[in-house]
Amino acid sequence: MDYVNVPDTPARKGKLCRLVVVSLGLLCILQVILSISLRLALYSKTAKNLTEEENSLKRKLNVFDLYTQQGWVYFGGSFYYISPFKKSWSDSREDCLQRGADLVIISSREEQNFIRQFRGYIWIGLTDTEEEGTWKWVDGTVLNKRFWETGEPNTFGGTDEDCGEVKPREEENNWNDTHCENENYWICEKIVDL
Ligand code: MAN
Ligand code: CA
Repeated sequence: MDYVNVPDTPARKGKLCRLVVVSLGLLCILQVILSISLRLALYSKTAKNLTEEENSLKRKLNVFDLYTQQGWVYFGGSFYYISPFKKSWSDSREDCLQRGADLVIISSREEQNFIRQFRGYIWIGLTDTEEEGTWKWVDGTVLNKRFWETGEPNTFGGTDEDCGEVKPREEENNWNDTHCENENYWICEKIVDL
C-alpha cells in the first residue's frame, strides 16, 4: 500500500501541539469532574447511613426511656420490674401479664446474679403445678440452669410447695419451692429487642 508523504511544516507542528495541549486539558477537567462526583456520591451515601443509624439509636433510646420511666431496669436484653407489694404467685403472674410481660425466667448464671441483687422473698416464673416434681418455667420450658438452695425443692413436710421463689441469701443458690398462696414480692421480665 502506498503512503502519501506530507511534509512536516512548522504550521502543522503547531496545530498538532495545540491539539495535544487541548486534549490533555480536557482530560484533566474530566478527571476533576469524575473525582468530585465520586466524592459527592460517597458523601451522600455516608450521610444516609449515618441518618439511618441515628434514627435507629433514637428509637432504642425512646424505648429505653419509656421503660425506665415506668420503673423497669434493663439487663442483658430484657427489662425487669420489681413489685412494690406482695401477692400470691398467681396474682403476681397476672400483674406481669397485664404489663405485657411474665414472671422472670432465669436462664443463666449472669441473670441469676442480677436477680440476686433484689433482696427479699421474691416470686420467679417457676412452678411444678402441672406435674409434681417437674419444674417448668412460665413459657413452658423445663429447667436448664438450676440454683436451688441446698435441700430444695423439698415439698416441705409433705405440703404442696408448687411455686418457685428466691430467698435473700448470700449464696448463689437461693431458690426454694414454697406455697403458691404465700404473699411475696415478684419480678416481671419482658424481652425487648433493643
Ligand atoms: C420453710 C419453707 C420451705 C423451706 C424450708 C427450709 O419451711 O420456706 O419451703 O423448704 O423453710 O428450711
Ligand atoms: Ca421448700
